[in-house]
Amino acid sequence: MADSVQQTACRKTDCQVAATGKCADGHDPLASCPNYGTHAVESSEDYDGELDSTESAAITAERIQLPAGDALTPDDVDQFLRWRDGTFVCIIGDSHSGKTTLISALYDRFLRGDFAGSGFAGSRSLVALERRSHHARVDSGRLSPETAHTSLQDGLRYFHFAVVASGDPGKRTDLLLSDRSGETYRKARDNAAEVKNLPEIAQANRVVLLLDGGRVADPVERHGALHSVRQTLRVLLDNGAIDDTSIVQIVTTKVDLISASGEAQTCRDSISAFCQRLTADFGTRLHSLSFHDIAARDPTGGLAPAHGLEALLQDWTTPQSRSARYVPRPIVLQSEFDRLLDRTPMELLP
Ligand SMILES: Nc1nc2c(ncn2[C@@H]2O[C@H](COP(=O)(O)OP(=O)(O)O)[C@@H](O)[C@H]2O)c(=O)[nH]1
Ligand SMILES: [Mg+2]
Repeated sequence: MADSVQQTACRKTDCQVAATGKCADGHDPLASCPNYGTHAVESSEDYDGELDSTESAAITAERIQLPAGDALTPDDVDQFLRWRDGTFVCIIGDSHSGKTTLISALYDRFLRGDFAGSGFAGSRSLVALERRSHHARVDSGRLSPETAHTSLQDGLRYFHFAVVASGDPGKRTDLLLSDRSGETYRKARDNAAEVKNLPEIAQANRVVLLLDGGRVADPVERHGALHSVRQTLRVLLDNGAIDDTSIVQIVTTKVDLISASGEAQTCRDSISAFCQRLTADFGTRLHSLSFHDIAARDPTGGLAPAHGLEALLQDWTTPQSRSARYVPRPIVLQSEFDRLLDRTPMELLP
């Protein structure tokens, strides 16, 4: 893989990886090093999320504006959609329910190789994914993995994963996973008027509602955790954010904490009864309602990283007959020349 070594670099000036192919900190594979290859060089012409080994060598810093690789804003997403279609997964949950960890665990898992029949083909938000995941890595120097907090000020952000079917690089899915603070979703649950300020829900191809397994494992918190999911589903339905075309997935997170609690069976029975009631009360008002268990990051290592995410990823990368829901906002025409082009039939353009 001498080619890719020459095309990528390490942020640490004392690392000789470009010449030796060996990470100074001993990371293997190299992609698992947070300092290596994260400042991806991209061709500005085709707006692609991946390194192109022949082109990137020829491109100089003076000639192109490098994308920052930050999480995508809604404007970035509109721009992205002019280039190619995306599958939108809206991840909703209270603060600390595990939204950001789910996204960063998926990224970490892809760095170790193909997953759920898909391989990682790049990301428009690579630096943001690296930043989130870095906190959870052993080399962040913490005693146990931790996920950086998503604050209210971060607003709505999307993480992009381009994935291709293993063995068939032509079968590509561009996943756009939305992330925003749990506080915003809590406010919408308590004040239905806020739901209209959450456009990512109506636009999503999959709506993922997180049930915090850590709270279910705690007898004092259990009822509140279950109630919060039920109430969120009700408010979203009653206010038109989801309807009988919506695919909703209720995902119980941190199931390692349920297994480790003294009341694992009681917790599972409560969740099972809860799911049955949700199906009875809301199932017919939705296109589908399904239930899943994950432990995105079990700090004890008892469950493998990204436990349970395989089935979800398989579903997200399976094309649905339903057409795309996300409608990009119209381009603002700035000049008379833009307007002229807009009036000109496509076949007359050179
Ligand atoms: N035990 C355990 N803890 C987890 C798991 N997933 C997330 N956490 C922890 O739960 C806390 C909140 O996670 P975070 O992703 O920041 O939640 P968010 O506020 O919904 O984005 C963090 O301390 C995570 O380390 C898991 O699968 N198992
Ligand atoms: Mg978060």
